[in-house]
Amino acid sequence: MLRVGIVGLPNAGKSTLFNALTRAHAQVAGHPFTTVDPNVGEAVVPDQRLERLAEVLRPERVVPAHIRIVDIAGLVRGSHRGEGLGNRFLGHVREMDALLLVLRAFETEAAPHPEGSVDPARDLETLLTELALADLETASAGAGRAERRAAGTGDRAERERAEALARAVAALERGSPVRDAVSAEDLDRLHDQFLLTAKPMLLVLNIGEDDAGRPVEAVASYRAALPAGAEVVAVCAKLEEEVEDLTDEDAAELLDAYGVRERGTARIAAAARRLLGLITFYSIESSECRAWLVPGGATAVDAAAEIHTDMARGFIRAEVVPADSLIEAGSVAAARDRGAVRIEGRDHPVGDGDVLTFRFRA
Ligand SMILES: Nc1nc2c(ncn2[C@@H]2O[C@H](COP(=O)(O)OP(=O)(O)OP(=O)(O)O)[C@@H](O)[C@H]2O)c(=O)[nH]1
Ligand SMILES: [Mg+2]
Repeated sequence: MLRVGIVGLPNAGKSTLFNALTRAHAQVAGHPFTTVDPNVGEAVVPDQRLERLAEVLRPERVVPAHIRIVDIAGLVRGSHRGEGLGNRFLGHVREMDALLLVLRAFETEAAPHPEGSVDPARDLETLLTELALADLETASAGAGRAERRAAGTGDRAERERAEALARAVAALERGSPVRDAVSAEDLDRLHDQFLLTAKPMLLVLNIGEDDAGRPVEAVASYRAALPAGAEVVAVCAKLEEEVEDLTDEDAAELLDAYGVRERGTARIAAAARRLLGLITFYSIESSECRAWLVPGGATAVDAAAEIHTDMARGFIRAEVVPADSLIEAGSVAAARDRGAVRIEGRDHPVGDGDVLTFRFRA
């Protein structure tokens, strides 16, 4: 399962957003450092194609794809020196596939901003600096070890790794996130270091209720102050959280009152999918219709492994039909009659929206 860590300053609304995404009811309060121990939950990835598939196939259970979310204590300027709660909680997001950086863009008397004013670009700078300093410590230690190993073994891969680490250290010393500074090959070589600034990052502007209906305008107003090319989504975390506890009807009414046309949580899930280049495939087994996320370029056997390692190990073949063809045909049997179901081998590249049925030796 994909794992995403939430990082941000205290009182940025990280736990509020976590609750909106996971319905987990983590503690939220107006004083800084409300969160100490990490909150862990799972967010549903909204999927209209899955809903349409379910309408046609009428399975007993419909299971959307999930993303694991981890929400940690707030970082402040100087966390690497132990300010605030320090940066020791960063360990909980080291092994995440991506980071969600929550930047406060709402004003409220009820929750003081740790820096005394609302300024998302400044806060982003603070976060990136603290993440880079944490990485610098990891990478410097790793570089020393790798250099000794490369010198000792004379192995070419070890040498390349040591050099990649040295380049990462140089980038971090300049204050640059590793992901922006090194090549894709270097990122692969650095993978086992779990560097925070090597991860894809999604910036979430947490906007006030007054702006909730104008997320595009909100992003535009900060765009120039944020790094070019950064993936940015604006949501009102508080409103999104409130809506989660309402009936569908009340939720629709409240969102309408604020002029919100598309749920912020859905826009975050979509942005994360884009950022990570993920595709969705579906399984229809034993009366269950289920959505799964895999990286673009995944093969049929990769998809099988996502469901169960046994399926990948005993892989024989996959029956593949695009969800849209299946929806149009009305049933698997009808899709088969139309010749829309193909038999594919283990190396077949999975397409976004493919429905896959695996044949495997148990
Ligand atoms: N008005 C408004 N208040 C918000 C919004 N998001 C969060 N808040 C408030 O800001 C305060 C802090 O929210 P939390 O979600 O606890 O913030 P956090 O980032 O998890 O804070 P720490 O755990 O202390 O690091 C709470 O009083 C929230 O109700 C928002 O979109 N609008
Ligand atoms: Mg919190």
